[in-house]
Amino acid sequence: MNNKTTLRHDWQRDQIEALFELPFNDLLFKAQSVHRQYFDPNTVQISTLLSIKTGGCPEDCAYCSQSAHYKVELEREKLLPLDQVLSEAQKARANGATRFCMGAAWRSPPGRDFPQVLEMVEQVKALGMETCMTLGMLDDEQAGLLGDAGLDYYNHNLDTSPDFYGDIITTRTYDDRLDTLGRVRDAGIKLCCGGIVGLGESRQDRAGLLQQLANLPEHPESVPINMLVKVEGTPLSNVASIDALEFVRTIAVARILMPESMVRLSAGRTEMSDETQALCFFAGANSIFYGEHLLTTDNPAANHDQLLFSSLGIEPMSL
Ligand code: SAM
Ligand code: DTB
Ligand code: SF4
Repeated sequence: MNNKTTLRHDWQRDQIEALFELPFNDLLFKAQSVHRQYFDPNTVQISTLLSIKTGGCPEDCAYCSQSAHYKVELEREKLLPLDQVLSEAQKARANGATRFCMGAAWRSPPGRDFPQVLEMVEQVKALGMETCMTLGMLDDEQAGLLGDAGLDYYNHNLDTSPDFYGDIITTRTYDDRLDTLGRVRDAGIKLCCGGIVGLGESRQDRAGLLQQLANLPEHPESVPINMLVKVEGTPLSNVASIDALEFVRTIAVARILMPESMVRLSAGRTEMSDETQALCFFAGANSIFYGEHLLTTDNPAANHDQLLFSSLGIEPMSL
C-alpha cells in the first residue's frame, strides 16, 4: 500500500492559513513527516548561480539591485563571453554543484543575444551538469529553442501573492508571469518557481503565494523561497525584517503543499544564523545556492557551508 501524501492542486486559502497558524512544533513535525515520505532527510541539493548579464533592467521590481529604475551602486555588464561562463561552471562542478543556474537582468531575452544563450545551455550541459536559466519572460519560440537546446530548468518566480504583487512590480503583470510558466511547461522544461518573503507582505500574502504555486497544473519541480536581501537604493532597502521563525514556517508550509518538489532555501542565508538554517532543513528545505555569490549580492562562504553541513550530518545530493 502506498502511504505517501497525495499531491493536491485544490488548496483553499483558509486551509493554508490554518497550517501557518499551527503550533510551531506541530507544523514542523508535519512538514518533516511529509519530507521523509519523498526524500532522504539528510541530503541537500547544491546549485551554483552566475549572473551572465548584470544590471540595467527595464523592470521596476522594488527589491532588485538590477532595476534601472533605482540608484544602486552596481556595475552594469553585457552578456558574459561563453568561455567565462564555462570556466565558472567548471569551478562550480569541482566544488560539488550539480546544477548551474544562469541569470540575466532582462525583461525578456533580446534576439541578438539568444543564440549565445543557447550555446551556453548546450556547453554547460556537456560538462555533465544540470542547467537552469532565468532570463525574464519568454515567447513560445524562445521556450521551444531552450527546450531543444536541452535546458533542464527555467526559473521564473511569482514572487508574492496576486493581491500584494502590484505593490512590488508594475511593469509586468501576474498573468504575464503565469503565461511564461505555461510556455516553459509546453516546451518540456522543468519549472523552478517560487518567491520572496520579507517584502513587507502579510502572512495572508505568503499563504497566497504558496496557494498559487501549489495550485499550478503541476507543482514546480523546484521551489525557491528567497528571504529579501535588502539592497541600498531600492525602495525596499529599509523594510522591516521578517521574523526568522515566520520564514521557517513558510518553508514548512511549502513542503507540506508540494511534497515532491525540491524546496530551495534560496537568497538571504548570509543574514541567517546556522540555527535558523538548520530549522529550515528540518522544515523540509533540501536545496541551496552554494558559492560566495548569488547574482549581485553575497552568499555564505563555501567553507562555512561545509562546516554547517558537517555539523548537521548533511550530505550533498549527487545527480
Ligand atoms: N530578470 C529575470 C526575472 O526577474 O524574471 C531573472 C533574474 S531575477 C534576479 C530572479 C529572481 O531573483 C527574482 O524573481 C526574485 O525572486 C529574486 N530576487 C531578486 N532580487 C532579490 C533580492 N534582493 N532578494 C531576494 N530575492 C531576490
Ligand atoms: C531565485 O529564486 N533566487 C535567485 C535565482 N532564483 C535566480 C536569485 C537571488 C538573487 C538575490 C539578489 C542578488 O544577488 O542580486
Ligand atoms: Fe529585472 Fe529580474 Fe531584477 Fe525584476 S528581478 S528588475 S526583471 S533583473
